[in-house]
Formats: sequence, C-alpha cells, structure tokens
Amino acid sequence: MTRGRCRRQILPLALLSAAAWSVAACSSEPQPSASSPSDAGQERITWSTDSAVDTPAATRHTFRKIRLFTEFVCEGATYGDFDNDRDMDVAFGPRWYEGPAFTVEHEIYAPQPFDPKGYSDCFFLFARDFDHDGFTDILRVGFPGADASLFWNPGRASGPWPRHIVIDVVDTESPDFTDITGDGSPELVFAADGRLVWAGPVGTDPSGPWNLHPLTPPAGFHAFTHGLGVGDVDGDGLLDVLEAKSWWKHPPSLQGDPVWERRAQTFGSGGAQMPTADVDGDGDADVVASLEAHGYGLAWFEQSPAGFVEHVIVPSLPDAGGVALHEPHALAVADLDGDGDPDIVTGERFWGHIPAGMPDFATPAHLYWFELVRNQGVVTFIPHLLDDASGVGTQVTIGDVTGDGLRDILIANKKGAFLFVHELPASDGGAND
Ligand SMILES: [Ca+2]
Ligand SMILES: [Ca+2]
Ligand SMILES: [Ca+2]
Ligand SMILES: [Ca+2]
Repeated sequence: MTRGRCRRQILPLALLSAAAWSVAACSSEPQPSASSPSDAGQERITWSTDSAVDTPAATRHTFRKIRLFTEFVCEGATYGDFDNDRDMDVAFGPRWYEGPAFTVEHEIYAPQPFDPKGYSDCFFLFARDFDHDGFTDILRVGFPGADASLFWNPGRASGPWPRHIVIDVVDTESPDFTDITGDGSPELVFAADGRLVWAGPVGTDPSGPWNLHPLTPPAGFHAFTHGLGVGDVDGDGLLDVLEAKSWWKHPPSLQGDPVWERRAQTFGSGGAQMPTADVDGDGDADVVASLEAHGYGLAWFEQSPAGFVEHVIVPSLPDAGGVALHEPHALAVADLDGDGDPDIVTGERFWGHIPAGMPDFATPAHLYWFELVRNQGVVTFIPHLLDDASGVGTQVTIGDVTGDGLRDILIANKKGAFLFVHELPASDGGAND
C-alpha cells in the first residue's frame, strides 16, 4: 500500500461552532460514536504519493477537508440551493448544511445511525428542484433493491421534508440520474426484474409513482449488480447505457420502449459508476471504470474501431506496487485542474464488505484524484492522494459548491461526511490565499 506524505496546517476555528473538530488525516482515527453527531472540522492538506511524481497541478490544487459529521448514517451526498439564497448548500443523507460556511445544519429526515458493520438506507442522493419553486428537492436511493424516494423541500416552512416513494425497487449498485431521454429532465437509470430500465416523473406530479421503461431484455441484472454508466458511446448525441459486460445503444426513438441494441464489451468485472470521456483526446468517447467494486483496480478503456482497449491505471492486484485501491466502489470524472481534459476521483470504500477476523476502524481509507496528462500521444493518469481518512462510499459527487469556479468533492461513508473544498493560491488566480 502506498504511503503518503502530508503537510498539515490547522486552520482557525473562527467559522466553526462549538462542535469539536478532529481530523486524523495522516494516521488513524477513532471509532466513530453514534452519539456525537457533529464532530466536525477542517484542515488544509497537501499530499503527494511515493509512487507518483509531483506535478505543477498537484502542487497548486489543494483540497481543504471539512468533516461534517462522524457517524455512519449514509453514503449519498449531493449539493444544491436548498434555502433559495442563490449559493450552494451541501447534503449528506439526512442532513443539509448552509453554504458557504457549512456550519448551520438542517434535517431532511430523522438521522438514524447505522452500525458500520452493516449498511445504511441512503446509498445515493440526487438534487433537483422537481416542482420549480426555487427550493431544491432531493431524490434518495436506498439500499440496493430498496426504494427511491423524493423528499420535498418545504421551503420557508420548518420540519422534516415530506417523503414520497416514487420507485419501490431500485436494483444495481450504481444507478445514475441523468437525462437519458433528452427531454431536458433527468431520469433514474437502474435495473428491475432482471432488466435495465429508466424511470422518471409522470405528468405534472413528480411525487407520484414513476413508470419503469425497460431498455434491455431480462438479462440477470439484480440488486447487487456492480457497474453501470450512462454516456454517449458512439457519438450520435443519444445517451447509451454501459454495464460490465456490454454497452446498450440508444435507439433513434424510445416510443414503445424498444429493446436497445447490445454491443458486447467487457469493462472490468463489475465496478462502480462508468463515465464516458474522451481520455485520449482523439474525439471519441472512452470509458473509465473501477475493475471490481469489492476488489482492486481502475482502468480506462480506449475506444477503437475494433472495440475497446483496456489501459490499467491501478492494477487489480493488491501488491503490484505503487498505488493500491481496495474496494473502489465509487468514482467520478471531471476536469479538476481546469486544463480541459478529464481527471478521475476515486478511492477506497472502507468496509464495503465487512472483513473477517479483526476489522480495525483505524485502517486508512484513501481518496485520490488522478490527473490526466497527455504527452506525445501517451496518456498517463498520475495519482495524487487527497486524504487517507475518508475514501469513498458508493457515490462521489463533484461540483463547484463554493462558487469560485473550482470543482469541489463531496463524499459520505462509514467514516462520516466530507466536503473537500478545492483551492488555488491567490497568486494563481484562486479565491484563497
Ligand atoms: Ca443556499
Ligand atoms: Ca422544490
Ligand atoms: Ca477517445
Ligand atoms: Ca484535467
């Protein structure tokens, strides 16, 4: 396992409430306590890894870690303008926090602490103002095989957000919420009854039951199927669906729910999210995938006329040398360093499966960003360790939460809830000094 070197600079606590703050970024951390809901804090961390050459981008781009809480209540995280004051707020399972300070906490639904040796009822959060009243609402996807529920933002009213179950059973472990139909509104893409399906609001009432539209025949997809993505693989402007054994081509019309054409292709053995991006810069869509959600490894798959060619970024063997990624159960692709090409954020899902023997909650959980560098036609992803006391859960959300033009990172998992605020030196055009 790669060891990171880190420098820590503790920030003033002026903006923090009386909540204790403890971030064990460089070594171990204590067992979380379900009775201390707001053990929050922040610090500035600059990392490099022994296995990677420091790059100018990694030196300039730092991520200030804010730990919103420590107990295990969810693995879903998102952001949106929940109080309609035009700045972005963040949500982790049952709680949301007011931007830009993220110190004022609100409840979406009653938080239920879960045993870290089990699982929570919140695997994904997706933010959208479903009724266009200015107050962003939330779609929560629960444990695989459980429901998807819409939580209505009550706006100026106080109290829990009214919940409506819109889909009874959401199978697969990486559903996506994106505009697969091209009608301007996102739909949930997942599996039901062995098929891949999409579903979205019906008519004018988003809180009513959502109709399921199959896109594949019955093909054995189930609650715990790993690996799912949505992207325009063939560049025809229509979003296709990817899974570990194939991709499914979006037909010209979805009228009547036709079966999508299957193109056989192996993308690992079942990982997490499977975003498409033009990794090599040749104009076509390539695919990024973790190789096994409960194993090891990360790869990108280069599109070619003969199919996809696998390029390993992190090997699927734990002891191959260099960076090791155990249980990379969530990932996301975004241009973090602003150079116009896609970078990857992923890490280790601590206790994704509960280890036998003597599990130790002090075990590190690494979080990396992989910087894409192209040099004379050669693609390299350079790993930069962001943190070793968080990792990923089942969802990595990337977006400009603080409104400074830099993409931030949100993660929730068994070690708590984390916002990594992306910063640049003021001398480099950043908003922070
Ligand atoms: Ca706001
Ligand atoms: Ca709303
Ligand atoms: Ca390409
Ligand atoms: Ca980039």
